[in-house]
Amino acid sequence: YPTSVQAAMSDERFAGHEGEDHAQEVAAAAIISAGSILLAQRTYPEELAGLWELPGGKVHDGELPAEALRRELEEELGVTTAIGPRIGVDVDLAGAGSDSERYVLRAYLVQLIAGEPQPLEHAEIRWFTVAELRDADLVPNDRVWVDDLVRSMREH
Ligand code: DCP
Repeated sequence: YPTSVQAAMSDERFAGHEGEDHAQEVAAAAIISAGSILLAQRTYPEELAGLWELPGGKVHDGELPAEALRRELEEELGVTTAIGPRIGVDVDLAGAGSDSERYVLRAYLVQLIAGEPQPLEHAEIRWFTVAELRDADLVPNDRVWVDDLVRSMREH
């Protein structure tokens, strides 16, 4: 590398710059039971209102993704869950925050442990069969996971 680039690369403001070398995670839950998946209908922002998503939310500083997802599912659905393995690809979220932070969206297979899911923060929640999932008005980011979700739904 030219000297000017080496200087920039060794500069801690460069190496440690928030958003340059790591992304904040948004964790989403694939809750699958008896061949169906539980989706939640968003109420905000305007461009996503009315669309269906895998419920979840931002991982806060100092939280592990699984802890954050358990917290979000308790807040949003009123249920106790066990977070399982990842499913599907990482999705880059462009401008999910008001800041310049980068966000990456990841899905996890999740089991319900206790409680009956309720739409505490969504317009509605509903179980979708494979055919219904393929037809659903999903938020754009979640559409990339459909084939992986269907494969998993057929195994459950
Ligand atoms: N998102 C998505 N698909 C999901 C879940 C989330 O595309 N299955 C996107 C929507 C938002 C971002 O991720 O752009 C953050 O999601 P939420 O707004 O649901 O997360 P929080 O509730 O944690 O954030 P806030 O409290 O800031 O609204």
